[in-house]
Amino acid sequence: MTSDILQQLNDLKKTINHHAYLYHSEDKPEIPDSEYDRLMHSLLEIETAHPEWVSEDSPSQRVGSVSLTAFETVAHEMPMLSLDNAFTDEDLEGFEKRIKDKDPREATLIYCCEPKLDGLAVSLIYEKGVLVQAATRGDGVRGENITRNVRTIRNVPLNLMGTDWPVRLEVRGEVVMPKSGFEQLNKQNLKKGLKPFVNPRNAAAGSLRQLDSKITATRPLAFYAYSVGIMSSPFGTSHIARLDALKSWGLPLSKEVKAVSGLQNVMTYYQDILHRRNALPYEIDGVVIKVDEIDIQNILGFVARAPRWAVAYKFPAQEEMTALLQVDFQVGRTGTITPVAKLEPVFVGGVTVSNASLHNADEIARLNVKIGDTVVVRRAGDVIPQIVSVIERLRPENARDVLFPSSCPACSLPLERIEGEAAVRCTAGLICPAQRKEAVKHFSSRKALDIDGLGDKIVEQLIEKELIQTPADLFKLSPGSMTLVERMGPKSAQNLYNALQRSKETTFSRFIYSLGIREVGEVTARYLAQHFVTLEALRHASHEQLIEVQDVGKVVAEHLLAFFKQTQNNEVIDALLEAGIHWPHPVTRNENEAGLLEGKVIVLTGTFSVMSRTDAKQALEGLGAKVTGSVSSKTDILIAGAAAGSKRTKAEQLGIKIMDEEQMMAFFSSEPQDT
Ligand code: D41
Repeated sequence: MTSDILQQLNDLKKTINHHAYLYHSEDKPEIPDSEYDRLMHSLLEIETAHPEWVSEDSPSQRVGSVSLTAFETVAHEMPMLSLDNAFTDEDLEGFEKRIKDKDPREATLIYCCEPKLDGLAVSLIYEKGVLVQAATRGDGVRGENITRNVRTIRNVPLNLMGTDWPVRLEVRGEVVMPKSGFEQLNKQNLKKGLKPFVNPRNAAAGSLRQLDSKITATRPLAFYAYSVGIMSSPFGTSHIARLDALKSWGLPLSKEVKAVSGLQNVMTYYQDILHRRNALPYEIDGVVIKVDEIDIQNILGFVARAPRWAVAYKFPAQEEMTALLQVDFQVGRTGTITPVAKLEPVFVGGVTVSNASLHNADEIARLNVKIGDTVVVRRAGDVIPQIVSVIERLRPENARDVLFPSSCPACSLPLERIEGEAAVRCTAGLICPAQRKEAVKHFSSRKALDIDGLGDKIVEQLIEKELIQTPADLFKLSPGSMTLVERMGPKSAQNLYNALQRSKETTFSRFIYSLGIREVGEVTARYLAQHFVTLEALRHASHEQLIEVQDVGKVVAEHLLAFFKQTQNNEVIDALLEAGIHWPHPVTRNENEAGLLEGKVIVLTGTFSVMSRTDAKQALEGLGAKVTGSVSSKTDILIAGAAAGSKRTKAEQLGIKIMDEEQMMAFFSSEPQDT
């Protein structure tokens, strides 16, 4: 028993040391951070229960990083503390409770909330306003002198602005590689045949650890201040006031830093940042919450190496490891065969994931993934989960190759790989039941005919039970025949029937989009509708005529021609018209005459009651207007709905013509208007 645990401890030490080396010295981690944290946690758990086993060479004795490089070490005059973690609102409540137990004076505390940037903590020392030293955090007590490298970071001031800074001032913050710069750097590296960096943090670490600062200078790094260390004269009575002072001296702060009152608002802040995470310019892995008042911070002090007044409220990990159980092949709407990884369910990015996209055969080859492998899965925001890497060291002996099928899994007809394309596709078109299902799903989707109550599961059954073959057949269904679908009672059948009748009244652009022509999205469909005005004109358009349309290039033109050449497609279109699908006749416009609002710059603001803002925008654009987001001297007309605010005020100040919704609606009637 004891020897088992000892064995486990020794195994853990070995594994952690291996990964610590890959991570810190090679900047090439093999396992996700979440897994590394768990290994470390297990080690600490055993060592806490058996302090007699803690050896000097245990990874737990070295929380900082190893250095293989020749940087000079520098001691931090004031240690750089670490942060305790919270993972749930309950953890956060525990954090506040511990604060109130120690200092019950304040009923409602002010917290400074910051995004937790995923980079490297550094210390900058300014003497008489001049940057004299920059060091990594290291183990918190000692770091590496990286002054020459940090001086190359464009947003780090070499001289402070103003005059009211302490003669000696230590600024602490995080060096990151913004996402856009990271992607560019990796693209360049790929072109040069170099291995890409796995993530922005490793790229930032690799860039800061260059012995030649000329290389660092070419890397897109950025610094954001988050606190102060030593200071020859104190300033500010709150954390936020100190950060504001740093900002006034020219130091960059994250735009998201915000002081809020009470824990409830902290939770709101967390949710807000979590939702906007992908839109931020840098990667973050949580938020940092700090008691704002410095006096209270001092009363609270710290335990071990972390302050009692701050906590890192972490987001769910975006990368986890799991097993690849099987690879399925799905047939898309246009016949593309997509390999889909079936995974041992794993909690990642806030949800349980059991499928991930493998894109195509090239991707399978690039990853060198086999069935049975342990893989790293990433789910970032609402993006489809991806397999980012394979942990080849953990490959079982019975791992099997992924075999790409040679015939369509849905209709058994042979697959084709088009020269120069990564995709393998089934060219059976609407003969293939899988493509039929996808075509009908697309047809009824929100941006197409928007058929309420026709969900994916119902479409699948309608096709499988051969109640329909094509979208046009939907309109031949009686409420009675619909009840043949599982769990479809007479009431839902009648509702679906009614929804189908309602959907017959549509717009030309929605109709074009609903046909599911390759690479014709809603925007292209709109341009096509505006350009050709009638279905007959579109159907008979030549290649030359098609490429005249905005957004339509040679490829899309070919897809359109191929689509309208197929008899089967024309039969479906005719059947749809026969079933009564129709759209309002366009206001006839002389081809040579510009639209009613040609060239006018219009801004929409406030809420509209008759039309949605999106529809209004579309309709105005149809009349030749350019609809923009903000009011400027270039704006011709502001259309203000109910509760219009600052944009209206600005337009008034600039003397811009203001109209209400009713006046806007008049543009869309056939009567000529005076603009
Ligand atoms: O954005 C960060 N990564 C961040 C890190 C931040 N916004 N604030 C931080 N605050 C601290 C204290 C409270 C100790 C001044 C931190 C860190 N520490 C930190 N970074 C690395 C270890 C600790």
